[in-house]
Amino acid sequence: MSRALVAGVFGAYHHVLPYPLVSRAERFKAKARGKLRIEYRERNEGYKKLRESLLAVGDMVEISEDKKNPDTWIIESVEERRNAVHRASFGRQQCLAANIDGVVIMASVRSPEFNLGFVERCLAEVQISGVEVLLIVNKYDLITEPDEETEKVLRWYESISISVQRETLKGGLSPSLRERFAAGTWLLLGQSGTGKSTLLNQLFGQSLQAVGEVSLINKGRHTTTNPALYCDPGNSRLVLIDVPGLREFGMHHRDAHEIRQAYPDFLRYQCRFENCLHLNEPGCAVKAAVEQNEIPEFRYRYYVSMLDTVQENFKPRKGDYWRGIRK
Ligand SMILES: Nc1nc2c(ncn2[C@@H]2O[C@H](COP(=O)(O)OP(=O)(O)O)[C@@H](O)[C@H]2O)c(=O)[nH]1
Ligand SMILES: [Mg+2]
Ligand SMILES: [Zn+2]
Repeated sequence: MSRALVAGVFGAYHHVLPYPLVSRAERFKAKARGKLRIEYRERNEGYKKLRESLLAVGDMVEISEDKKNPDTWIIESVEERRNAVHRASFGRQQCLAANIDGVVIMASVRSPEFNLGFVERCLAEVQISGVEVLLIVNKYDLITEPDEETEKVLRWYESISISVQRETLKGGLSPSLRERFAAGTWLLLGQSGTGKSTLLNQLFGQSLQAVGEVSLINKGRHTTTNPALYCDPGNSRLVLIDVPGLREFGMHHRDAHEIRQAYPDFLRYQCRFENCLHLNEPGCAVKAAVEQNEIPEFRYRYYVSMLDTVQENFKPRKGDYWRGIRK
């Protein structure tokens, strides 16, 4: 039996890497033992939240060889997760990565335009998971003048201690970013075309992955997004997890109380009720702060729209019911 790191999840099959990582680590195909799958199903019986798959990229597992089937290893057990980042999509909750040291949210000022809703939802999820976050805003070469709306947002984030890095990744990696990514396991979140693959290639100094134009293939169709793990052949201390084709970042796997905790700028205010959701409660200090422009309106707007989608209020679309039940 040996320890391994889950590097890819493809339905019932997984890619695992022997752990500790060695340079040019070989990937093995592995499948969870039936017993593990049954235990998991029993644990999830009557589970209040949306279901998720048994294993995620970043999980640490014990694997053993299958004498009858030498191509496929067997996953015997899964270690408890130190942390995990999830998203909801089509009535399911998907664990994008487990056991990470930080999250990079990649956005761009142009092509694609800065998508505030996407960034807000990612930030909320990362805040709930308690992981360090770095927001990279890329493609500053495409604008002559910074957009005042976007800059206002970024300055607010900086004022509440969210690290923001304005970049032109195409022009090379800044020394501060290179230093930041010297080691650790990082999850890359961001819409297609923002520059995630560009960052990956620059950090690993070789074309590990094709850097493509914004993909038009399968546009408008739901395709499963499979997070994939990359490690540097020359530096096993750095691991990056990319989620290609991430279009939606739903938050309906979270409950209202979790969303409330995701806004550190709101938590500084003392409302009359300790568990105030800042909606229609009397004596709400957060709403007063929004009215006084102490909290920018956009923060409150996205907070309320997120509360509208949380699990208590989540209404699956036609067909989503089945997605939640299967497996
Ligand atoms: N103008 C400009 N284009 C960039 C920059 N960084 C990446 N790109 C381009 O944007 C496109 C999408 O980048 P990619 O890294 O594939 O994005 P991903 O979908 O997030 O992985 C590619 O054509 C890149 O060359 C940048 O700083 N400026
Ligand atoms: Mg990419
Ligand atoms: Zn309140």
